[in-house]
Amino acid sequence: MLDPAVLKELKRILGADGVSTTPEELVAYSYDATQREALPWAVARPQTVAQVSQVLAFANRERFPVVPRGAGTGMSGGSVPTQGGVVLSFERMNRILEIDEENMIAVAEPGVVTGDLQREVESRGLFYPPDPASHRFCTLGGNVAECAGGLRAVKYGVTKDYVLGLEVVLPTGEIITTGARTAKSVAGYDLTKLIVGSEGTLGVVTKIIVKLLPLPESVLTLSAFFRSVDDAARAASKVLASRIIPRALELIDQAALRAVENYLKEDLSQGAAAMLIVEVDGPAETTERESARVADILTKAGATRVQSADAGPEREQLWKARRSISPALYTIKPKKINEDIVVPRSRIADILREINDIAKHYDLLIVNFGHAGDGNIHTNIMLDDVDLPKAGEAVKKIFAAVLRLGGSITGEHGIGISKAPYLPMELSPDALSAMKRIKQALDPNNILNPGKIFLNAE
Ligand code: 2HG
Ligand code: ZN
Repeated sequence: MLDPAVLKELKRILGADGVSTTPEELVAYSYDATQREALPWAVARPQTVAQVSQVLAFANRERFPVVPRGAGTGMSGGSVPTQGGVVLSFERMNRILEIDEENMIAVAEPGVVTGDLQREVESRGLFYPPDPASHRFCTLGGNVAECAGGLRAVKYGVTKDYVLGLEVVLPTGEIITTGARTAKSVAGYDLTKLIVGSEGTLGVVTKIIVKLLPLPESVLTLSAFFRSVDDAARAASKVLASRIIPRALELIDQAALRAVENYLKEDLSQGAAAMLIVEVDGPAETTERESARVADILTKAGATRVQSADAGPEREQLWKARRSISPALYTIKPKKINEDIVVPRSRIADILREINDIAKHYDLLIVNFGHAGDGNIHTNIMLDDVDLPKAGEAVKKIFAAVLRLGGSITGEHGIGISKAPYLPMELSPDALSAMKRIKQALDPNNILNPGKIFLNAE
Protein backbone atom coordinates (compact mmCIF):
# COMPACT_ATOMS: atom_id res chain seq x y z
CA MET A 1 0.00 0.00 0.00
CA LEU A 2 1.08 3.56 -0.59
CA ASP A 3 2.39 5.29 2.46
CA PRO A 4 1.15 8.96 2.57
CA ALA A 5 4.75 10.09 3.07
CA VAL A 6 5.78 8.25 -0.11
CA LEU A 7 2.94 9.87 -2.05
CA LYS A 8 3.97 13.28 -0.75
CA GLU A 9 7.56 12.76 -1.88
CA LEU A 10 6.44 11.50 -5.32
CA LYS A 11 4.33 14.66 -5.71
CA ARG A 12 7.29 16.78 -4.67
CA ILE A 13 9.45 15.13 -7.35
CA LEU A 14 6.87 15.02 -10.16
CA GLY A 15 4.44 17.82 -9.32
CA ALA A 16 0.87 17.11 -8.23
CA ASP A 17 -0.25 16.52 -11.84
CA GLY A 18 2.52 13.97 -12.36
CA VAL A 19 1.08 11.44 -9.91
CA SER A 20 -2.31 9.70 -9.95
CA THR A 21 -3.94 7.49 -7.39
CA THR A 22 -7.61 7.52 -8.41
CA PRO A 23 -9.11 4.02 -8.69
CA GLU A 24 -9.98 4.60 -12.37
CA GLU A 25 -6.43 5.49 -13.27
CA LEU A 26 -4.95 2.66 -11.27
CA VAL A 27 -7.15 0.23 -13.20
CA ALA A 28 -6.08 1.77 -16.51
CA TYR A 29 -2.44 1.00 -15.71
CA SER A 30 -3.01 -2.45 -14.24
CA TYR A 31 -2.86 -4.62 -17.36
CA ASP A 32 -1.19 -5.14 -20.70
CA ALA A 33 -2.18 -7.13 -23.80
CA THR A 34 -1.86 -10.44 -21.93
CA GLN A 35 -4.96 -9.32 -19.96
CA ARG A 36 -3.23 -10.19 -16.71
CA GLU A 37 -3.84 -7.52 -14.13
CA ALA A 38 -2.57 -6.19 -10.82
CA LEU A 39 -3.22 -2.74 -9.41
CA PRO A 40 -0.32 -0.35 -8.86
CA TRP A 41 -0.33 1.89 -5.77
CA ALA A 42 0.24 4.98 -7.87
CA VAL A 43 1.01 6.07 -11.42
CA ALA A 44 3.92 8.47 -11.94
CA ARG A 45 4.34 10.41 -15.16
CA PRO A 46 7.83 11.89 -15.36
CA GLN A 47 8.77 14.63 -17.81
CA THR A 48 12.52 14.62 -17.33
CA VAL A 49 15.33 12.17 -16.76
CA ALA A 50 16.10 13.96 -13.48
CA GLN A 51 12.62 13.08 -12.22
CA VAL A 52 13.06 9.44 -13.24
CA SER A 53 16.37 9.36 -11.41
CA GLN A 54 14.88 10.86 -8.26
CA VAL A 55 11.93 8.43 -8.29
CA LEU A 56 14.27 5.43 -8.62
CA ALA A 57 16.71 6.65 -5.97
CA PHE A 58 13.74 7.20 -3.65
CA ALA A 59 12.22 3.77 -4.43
CA ASN A 60 15.57 2.15 -3.84
CA ARG A 61 15.84 3.87 -0.46
CA GLU A 62 12.28 3.06 0.57
CA ARG A 63 12.25 -0.37 -1.17
CA PHE A 64 9.08 -0.08 -3.20
CA PRO A 65 8.61 -1.57 -6.69
CA VAL A 66 8.80 0.61 -9.80
CA VAL A 67 7.35 -0.74 -13.04
CA PRO A 68 8.17 1.13 -16.27
CA ARG A 69 5.40 1.25 -18.86
CA GLY A 70 4.98 2.41 -22.45
CA ALA A 71 1.57 1.87 -24.06
CA GLY A 72 0.78 -1.44 -22.37
CA THR A 73 0.69 -3.40 -25.63
CA GLY A 74 3.21 -5.96 -24.35
CA MET A 75 2.34 -9.63 -24.61
CA SER A 76 4.08 -11.26 -21.66
CA GLY A 77 2.96 -9.12 -18.74
CA GLY A 78 6.17 -7.06 -18.64
CA SER A 79 4.44 -3.85 -17.56
CA VAL A 80 1.92 -5.41 -15.17
CA PRO A 81 2.69 -4.27 -11.59
CA THR A 82 2.36 -7.74 -10.08
CA GLN A 83 3.85 -6.63 -6.78
CA GLY A 84 2.12 -3.25 -6.67
CA GLY A 85 4.33 -0.19 -6.34
CA VAL A 86 4.58 2.72 -8.73
CA VAL A 87 4.00 2.49 -12.45
CA LEU A 88 6.35 4.85 -14.29
CA SER A 89 4.47 5.82 -17.40
CA PHE A 90 6.21 7.64 -20.26
CA GLU A 91 3.31 9.39 -21.91
CA ARG A 92 4.77 12.81 -21.06
CA MET A 93 8.21 11.93 -22.44
CA ASN A 94 7.07 11.48 -26.02
CA ARG A 95 9.14 13.82 -28.16
CA ILE A 96 11.22 13.01 -31.20
CA LEU A 97 14.25 15.03 -30.16
CA GLU A 98 16.25 14.95 -33.35
CA ILE A 99 16.40 13.50 -36.82
CA ASP A 100 19.96 13.81 -38.08
CA GLU A 101 19.53 13.23 -41.81
CA GLU A 102 23.23 13.49 -42.59
CA ASN A 103 24.23 10.76 -40.15
CA MET A 104 20.95 8.89 -40.56
CA ILE A 105 20.03 8.63 -36.89
CA ALA A 106 17.06 9.65 -34.78
CA VAL A 107 16.98 10.48 -31.10
CA ALA A 108 13.71 10.04 -29.25
CA GLU A 109 12.15 9.86 -25.84
CA PRO A 110 10.72 6.49 -24.79
CA GLY A 111 7.06 7.53 -25.01
CA VAL A 112 7.20 8.20 -28.78
CA VAL A 113 4.74 5.98 -30.62
CA THR A 114 6.72 3.76 -33.01
CA GLY A 115 4.42 4.49 -35.96
CA ASP A 116 4.88 8.24 -35.44
CA LEU A 117 8.66 7.89 -35.69
CA GLN A 118 8.29 5.70 -38.78
CA ARG A 119 6.06 8.27 -40.47
CA GLU A 120 8.24 11.20 -39.52
CA VAL A 121 11.46 9.67 -40.87
CA GLU A 122 9.70 8.37 -43.98
CA SER A 123 8.58 11.90 -44.82
CA ARG A 124 12.31 12.66 -45.13
CA GLY A 125 13.14 9.65 -47.31
CA LEU A 126 14.48 7.66 -44.35
CA PHE A 127 13.37 4.36 -42.85
CA TYR A 128 13.07 2.92 -39.34
CA PRO A 129 12.50 -0.77 -40.10
CA PRO A 130 11.36 -2.38 -36.79
CA ASP A 131 7.64 -2.76 -37.24
CA PRO A 132 5.69 -4.44 -34.43
CA ALA A 133 2.11 -5.31 -35.41
CA SER A 134 0.95 -2.73 -32.84
CA HIS A 135 3.05 0.11 -34.34
CA ARG A 136 0.13 2.53 -34.23
CA PHE A 137 0.01 2.32 -30.42
CA CYS A 138 3.20 0.83 -29.01
CA THR A 139 6.07 3.04 -27.90
CA LEU A 140 9.78 2.99 -28.61
CA GLY A 141 10.55 2.58 -24.92
CA GLY A 142 8.44 -0.57 -24.77
CA ASN A 143 10.01 -1.81 -28.01
CA VAL A 144 13.47 -1.33 -26.52
CA ALA A 145 12.51 -3.02 -23.25
CA GLU A 146 11.17 -6.10 -25.03
CA CYS A 147 13.42 -5.97 -28.12
CA ALA A 148 10.28 -5.93 -30.23
CA GLY A 149 10.38 -7.62 -33.62
CA GLY A 150 7.53 -7.30 -36.05
CA LEU A 151 6.62 -7.73 -39.66
CA ARG A 152 9.85 -6.62 -41.33
CA ALA A 153 12.30 -8.51 -39.15
CA VAL A 154 12.92 -11.18 -41.77
CA LYS A 155 14.98 -8.77 -43.86
CA TYR A 156 15.79 -5.94 -41.48
CA GLY A 157 16.15 -7.50 -38.04
CA VAL A 158 14.65 -6.41 -34.73
CA THR A 159 14.86 -3.45 -32.37
CA LYS A 160 18.32 -4.34 -31.04
CA ASP A 161 19.73 -4.11 -34.56
CA TYR A 162 18.82 -0.40 -34.71
CA VAL A 163 19.57 0.93 -31.23
CA LEU A 164 22.96 2.65 -31.26
CA GLY A 165 22.81 4.10 -27.78
CA LEU A 166 20.63 4.86 -24.80
CA GLU A 167 20.25 7.10 -21.82
CA VAL A 168 19.35 4.86 -18.92
CA VAL A 169 18.51 5.43 -15.27
CA LEU A 170 19.82 2.58 -13.15
CA PRO A 171 17.62 1.13 -10.40
CA THR A 172 19.79 2.92 -7.86
CA GLY A 173 19.15 6.27 -9.54
CA GLU A 174 22.38 6.93 -11.50
CA ILE A 175 21.94 8.29 -15.02
CA ILE A 176 24.22 6.67 -17.60
CA THR A 177 24.57 6.78 -21.36
CA THR A 178 25.42 3.67 -23.35
CA GLY A 179 26.72 3.24 -26.90
CA ALA A 180 27.35 6.21 -29.17
CA ARG A 181 25.87 8.19 -32.03
CA THR A 182 28.34 6.63 -34.41
CA ALA A 183 28.07 3.64 -36.72
CA LYS A 184 30.72 1.88 -34.64
CA SER A 185 31.80 1.92 -31.02
CA VAL A 186 33.43 -0.77 -28.92
CA ALA A 187 34.19 1.30 -25.85
CA GLY A 188 33.68 -1.10 -22.95
CA TYR A 189 30.95 -3.66 -22.45
CA ASP A 190 27.96 -3.36 -24.75
CA LEU A 191 25.47 -2.12 -22.18
CA THR A 192 23.11 -1.04 -24.96
CA LYS A 193 22.56 -4.65 -26.00
CA LEU A 194 22.24 -5.67 -22.34
CA ILE A 195 19.47 -3.15 -21.72
CA VAL A 196 17.60 -3.81 -24.98
CA GLY A 197 15.34 -6.78 -24.28
CA SER A 198 15.93 -6.71 -20.51
CA GLU A 199 12.19 -6.19 -20.04
CA GLY A 200 12.51 -3.12 -17.83
CA THR A 201 14.37 -5.04 -15.14
CA LEU A 202 17.88 -3.56 -15.37
CA GLY A 203 17.31 0.12 -16.03
CA VAL A 204 14.75 2.66 -17.16
CA VAL A 205 15.37 3.99 -20.67
CA THR A 206 14.91 7.74 -20.98
CA LYS A 207 16.45 8.46 -24.39
CA ILE A 208 16.97 6.28 -27.45
CA ILE A 209 19.36 6.78 -30.37
CA VAL A 210 18.42 4.66 -33.39
CA LYS A 211 20.02 4.24 -36.76
CA LEU A 212 17.97 4.80 -39.88
CA LEU A 213 18.22 3.45 -43.41
CA PRO A 214 17.34 5.02 -46.75
CA LEU A 215 13.66 4.45 -47.52
CA PRO A 216 13.42 1.61 -50.07
CA GLU A 217 12.52 2.87 -53.50
CA SER A 218 9.73 0.42 -54.19
CA VAL A 219 7.66 -2.23 -52.45
CA LEU A 220 5.65 -5.08 -53.96
CA THR A 221 3.22 -7.25 -52.04
CA LEU A 222 1.83 -10.68 -52.88
CA SER A 223 -0.80 -12.79 -51.21
CA ALA A 224 -0.99 -16.51 -51.80
CA PHE A 225 -3.66 -19.00 -50.78
CA PHE A 226 -3.24 -22.68 -49.95
CA ARG A 227 -5.25 -25.86 -49.41
CA SER A 228 -3.52 -26.53 -46.09
CA VAL A 229 -1.33 -24.79 -43.57
CA ASP A 230 1.26 -27.47 -44.23
CA ASP A 231 1.44 -26.43 -47.92
CA ALA A 232 1.75 -22.78 -46.88
CA ALA A 233 4.50 -23.50 -44.36
CA ARG A 234 6.50 -25.52 -46.87
CA ALA A 235 6.04 -22.80 -49.48
CA ALA A 236 7.36 -20.22 -47.00
CA SER A 237 10.51 -22.28 -46.41
CA LYS A 238 10.97 -22.62 -50.19
CA VAL A 239 10.84 -18.84 -50.65
CA LEU A 240 13.46 -18.40 -47.94
CA ALA A 241 15.68 -21.09 -49.41
CA SER A 242 15.58 -19.35 -52.81
CA ARG A 243 18.09 -16.71 -51.62
CA ILE A 244 15.52 -13.96 -51.93
CA ILE A 245 15.02 -12.17 -48.65
CA PRO A 246 11.54 -10.65 -48.63
CA ARG A 247 10.96 -7.75 -46.25
CA ALA A 248 7.97 -9.62 -44.87
CA LEU A 249 6.79 -13.21 -45.06
CA GLU A 250 3.69 -13.83 -42.97
CA LEU A 251 1.62 -16.97 -42.56
CA ILE A 252 -2.02 -17.06 -41.49
CA ASP A 253 -3.84 -20.31 -40.79
CA GLN A 254 -7.50 -21.01 -41.42
CA ALA A 255 -8.82 -20.20 -37.94
CA ALA A 256 -6.91 -16.91 -37.88
CA LEU A 257 -8.22 -16.07 -41.34
CA ARG A 258 -11.82 -16.73 -40.33
CA ALA A 259 -11.39 -14.73 -37.12
CA VAL A 260 -10.01 -11.66 -38.85
CA GLU A 261 -12.52 -11.91 -41.70
CA ASN A 262 -15.36 -11.85 -39.17
CA TYR A 263 -13.73 -9.04 -37.23
CA LEU A 264 -13.25 -6.81 -40.29
CA LYS A 265 -16.39 -8.07 -42.07
CA GLU A 266 -14.33 -8.71 -45.14
CA ASP A 267 -13.63 -11.76 -47.29
CA LEU A 268 -9.86 -11.90 -47.63
CA SER A 269 -9.31 -15.47 -48.66
CA GLN A 270 -12.48 -16.88 -50.20
CA GLY A 271 -12.44 -19.85 -47.90
CA ALA A 272 -8.73 -20.73 -48.23
CA ALA A 273 -7.16 -22.94 -45.57
CA ALA A 274 -4.05 -20.80 -45.24
CA MET A 275 -2.50 -17.65 -46.61
CA LEU A 276 0.96 -16.20 -47.04
CA ILE A 277 1.70 -12.52 -47.45
CA VAL A 278 5.06 -11.83 -49.04
CA GLU A 279 6.53 -8.40 -49.57
CA VAL A 280 9.75 -7.46 -51.32
CA ASP A 281 11.41 -4.06 -51.43
CA GLY A 282 14.33 -2.34 -53.11
CA PRO A 283 14.99 -0.69 -56.48
CA ALA A 284 12.02 -1.08 -58.83
CA GLU A 285 13.75 -3.46 -61.24
CA THR A 286 14.77 -5.74 -58.34
CA THR A 287 11.35 -5.86 -56.69
CA GLU A 288 9.70 -6.71 -60.00
CA ARG A 289 12.13 -9.50 -60.70
CA GLU A 290 11.97 -10.85 -57.14
CA SER A 291 8.20 -10.74 -56.85
CA ALA A 292 7.83 -12.61 -60.15
CA ARG A 293 10.20 -15.28 -58.85
CA VAL A 294 8.40 -15.49 -55.51
CA ALA A 295 5.06 -15.86 -57.32
CA ASP A 296 6.53 -18.68 -59.36
CA ILE A 297 7.93 -20.46 -56.27
CA LEU A 298 4.58 -20.13 -54.46
CA THR A 299 2.64 -21.51 -57.41
CA LYS A 300 5.02 -24.45 -57.80
CA ALA A 301 4.74 -25.06 -54.05
CA GLY A 302 0.99 -25.55 -54.37
CA ALA A 303 -0.60 -22.11 -54.01
CA THR A 304 -4.12 -22.23 -55.43
CA ARG A 305 -4.00 -18.51 -56.15
CA VAL A 306 -1.29 -15.84 -56.02
CA GLN A 307 -2.25 -12.23 -56.38
CA SER A 308 -0.40 -8.97 -56.10
CA ALA A 309 -1.75 -6.16 -53.99
CA ASP A 310 -2.11 -2.79 -55.56
CA ALA A 311 0.41 -0.35 -54.01
CA GLY A 312 -2.25 1.89 -52.47
CA PRO A 313 -5.35 1.02 -50.46
CA GLU A 314 -5.32 -2.68 -51.36
CA ARG A 315 -1.90 -3.19 -49.83
CA GLU A 316 -2.84 -1.14 -46.77
CA GLN A 317 -5.99 -3.21 -46.32
CA LEU A 318 -4.00 -6.42 -46.48
CA TRP A 319 -1.62 -5.29 -43.76
CA LYS A 320 -4.46 -3.89 -41.71
CA ALA A 321 -6.01 -7.36 -41.80
CA ARG A 322 -2.74 -8.98 -40.76
CA ARG A 323 -2.25 -6.51 -37.90
CA SER A 324 -5.84 -7.08 -36.78
CA ILE A 325 -5.47 -10.82 -36.18
CA SER A 326 -4.37 -10.40 -32.60
CA PRO A 327 -7.26 -8.07 -31.63
CA ALA A 328 -9.66 -10.27 -33.62
CA LEU A 329 -8.66 -13.35 -31.63
CA TYR A 330 -9.08 -11.46 -28.36
CA THR A 331 -12.67 -10.66 -29.24
CA ILE A 332 -13.34 -14.41 -29.50
CA LYS A 333 -11.43 -15.52 -26.40
CA PRO A 334 -10.23 -12.66 -24.21
CA LYS A 335 -8.40 -15.18 -22.03
CA LYS A 336 -6.47 -16.88 -24.81
CA ILE A 337 -2.83 -17.79 -24.23
CA ASN A 338 -0.57 -16.45 -26.92
CA GLU A 339 2.92 -17.70 -27.51
CA ASP A 340 5.59 -16.51 -29.90
CA ILE A 341 7.74 -19.54 -30.44
CA VAL A 342 10.54 -19.42 -32.96
CA VAL A 343 12.16 -22.30 -34.84
CA PRO A 344 14.79 -22.46 -37.60
CA ARG A 345 13.12 -21.25 -40.77
CA SER A 346 13.32 -24.65 -42.40
CA ARG A 347 11.32 -26.27 -39.54
CA ILE A 348 8.09 -24.24 -39.72
CA ALA A 349 6.04 -27.07 -41.22
CA ASP A 350 7.46 -29.50 -38.63
CA ILE A 351 6.52 -27.36 -35.64
CA LEU A 352 3.05 -26.66 -37.02
CA ARG A 353 2.47 -30.39 -37.41
CA GLU A 354 3.60 -31.01 -33.84
CA ILE A 355 1.35 -28.22 -32.55
CA ASN A 356 -1.55 -29.70 -34.44
CA ASP A 357 -0.92 -33.10 -32.81
CA ILE A 358 -0.74 -31.47 -29.37
CA ALA A 359 -4.00 -29.59 -30.03
CA LYS A 360 -5.70 -32.84 -30.97
CA HIS A 361 -4.29 -34.69 -27.99
CA TYR A 362 -5.62 -32.11 -25.51
CA ASP A 363 -8.73 -31.29 -27.51
CA LEU A 364 -7.80 -27.61 -27.71
CA LEU A 365 -8.33 -25.05 -30.45
CA ILE A 366 -4.88 -23.69 -31.30
CA VAL A 367 -4.59 -20.90 -33.88
CA ASN A 368 -1.29 -20.19 -35.64
CA PHE A 369 -0.15 -17.15 -37.56
CA GLY A 370 2.81 -14.85 -37.75
CA HIS A 371 6.26 -14.22 -38.98
CA ALA A 372 7.01 -17.37 -40.97
CA GLY A 373 9.98 -15.57 -42.48
CA ASP A 374 11.64 -15.60 -39.06
CA GLY A 375 10.31 -19.03 -38.09
CA ASN A 376 8.40 -17.03 -35.45
CA ILE A 377 4.86 -18.32 -35.08
CA HIS A 378 2.16 -16.86 -32.86
CA THR A 379 0.58 -19.94 -31.38
CA ASN A 380 -2.66 -18.96 -29.70
CA ILE A 381 -4.44 -21.41 -27.43
CA MET A 382 -8.05 -20.32 -27.50
CA LEU A 383 -9.45 -20.72 -23.99
CA ASP A 384 -12.06 -19.38 -21.63
CA ASP A 385 -9.83 -19.98 -18.65
CA VAL A 386 -6.04 -19.59 -18.79
CA ASP A 387 -5.68 -21.65 -15.65
CA LEU A 388 -7.02 -24.76 -17.30
CA PRO A 389 -4.43 -27.44 -16.37
CA LYS A 390 -4.39 -29.02 -19.82
CA ALA A 391 -3.48 -25.64 -21.35
CA GLY A 392 -0.35 -25.48 -19.19
CA GLU A 393 0.55 -29.02 -20.21
CA ALA A 394 0.02 -28.21 -23.87
CA VAL A 395 2.26 -25.13 -23.61
CA LYS A 396 4.99 -27.23 -22.02
CA LYS A 397 4.75 -29.82 -24.79
CA ILE A 398 4.86 -27.11 -27.47
CA PHE A 399 7.96 -25.53 -25.89
CA ALA A 400 9.64 -28.94 -25.63
CA ALA A 401 9.01 -29.52 -29.34
CA VAL A 402 10.31 -26.05 -30.21
CA LEU A 403 13.51 -26.62 -28.26
CA ARG A 404 13.96 -30.07 -29.78
CA LEU A 405 13.82 -28.45 -33.23
CA GLY A 406 16.53 -25.97 -32.23
CA GLY A 407 14.22 -23.02 -31.50
CA SER A 408 13.48 -20.63 -28.66
CA ILE A 409 10.36 -20.17 -26.53
CA THR A 410 10.02 -16.48 -27.33
CA GLY A 411 10.97 -14.64 -30.49
CA GLU A 412 9.73 -11.15 -29.71
CA HIS A 413 7.26 -10.90 -26.82
CA GLY A 414 9.66 -11.61 -23.96
CA ILE A 415 9.45 -13.78 -20.87
CA GLY A 416 7.67 -11.33 -18.53
CA ILE A 417 5.40 -13.21 -16.17
CA SER A 418 3.66 -15.50 -18.63
CA LYS A 419 6.76 -17.47 -19.67
CA ALA A 420 8.77 -17.21 -16.45
CA PRO A 421 7.82 -20.76 -15.36
CA TYR A 422 9.19 -22.14 -18.63
CA LEU A 423 12.47 -20.23 -18.92
CA PRO A 424 14.46 -23.04 -17.23
CA MET A 425 13.39 -25.30 -20.10
CA GLU A 426 15.55 -23.20 -22.42
CA LEU A 427 18.37 -21.87 -20.24
CA SER A 428 20.81 -23.90 -18.19
CA PRO A 429 20.97 -23.30 -14.41
CA ASP A 430 24.37 -21.64 -14.93
CA ALA A 431 23.02 -19.30 -17.62
CA LEU A 432 20.06 -18.40 -15.40
CA SER A 433 22.35 -17.80 -12.48
CA ALA A 434 24.61 -15.51 -14.57
CA MET A 435 21.54 -13.47 -15.54
CA LYS A 436 20.36 -13.23 -11.94
CA ARG A 437 23.80 -12.04 -10.85
CA ILE A 438 23.63 -9.22 -13.40
CA LYS A 439 20.20 -8.29 -12.06
CA GLN A 440 21.47 -8.33 -8.46
CA ALA A 441 24.52 -6.22 -9.35
CA LEU A 442 22.41 -3.49 -10.95
CA ASP A 443 19.34 -3.73 -8.75
CA PRO A 444 20.54 -4.93 -5.33
CA ASN A 445 17.17 -4.29 -3.67
CA ASN A 446 15.12 -5.79 -6.52
CA ILE A 447 12.91 -2.73 -6.87
CA LEU A 448 12.83 -2.44 -10.66
CA ASN A 449 10.08 -4.49 -12.28
CA PRO A 450 10.40 -7.30 -9.72
CA GLY A 451 8.94 -10.72 -10.45
CA LYS A 452 9.61 -10.54 -14.20
CA ILE A 453 11.67 -13.01 -16.25
CA PHE A 454 12.71 -15.14 -13.24
CA LEU A 455 10.22 -16.94 -11.02
CA ASN A 456 12.45 -15.99 -8.11
CA ALA A 457 15.30 -13.52 -8.17
CA GLU A 458 17.73 -15.57 -6.00
C1 2HG B 1 1.59 -9.89 -34.08
O1 2HG B 1 2.55 -10.22 -34.78
C2 2HG B 1 1.81 -9.65 -32.63
O2 2HG B 1 0.45 -9.70 -34.55
C3 2HG B 1 0.74 -10.30 -31.75
O3 2HG B 1 3.11 -10.01 -32.24
C4 2HG B 1 0.72 -11.77 -31.77
O4 2HG B 1 -1.38 -11.91 -30.60
C5 2HG B 1 -0.36 -12.49 -30.97
O5 2HG B 1 -0.19 -13.70 -30.71
ZN1 ZN C 1 4.34 -10.69 -33.90
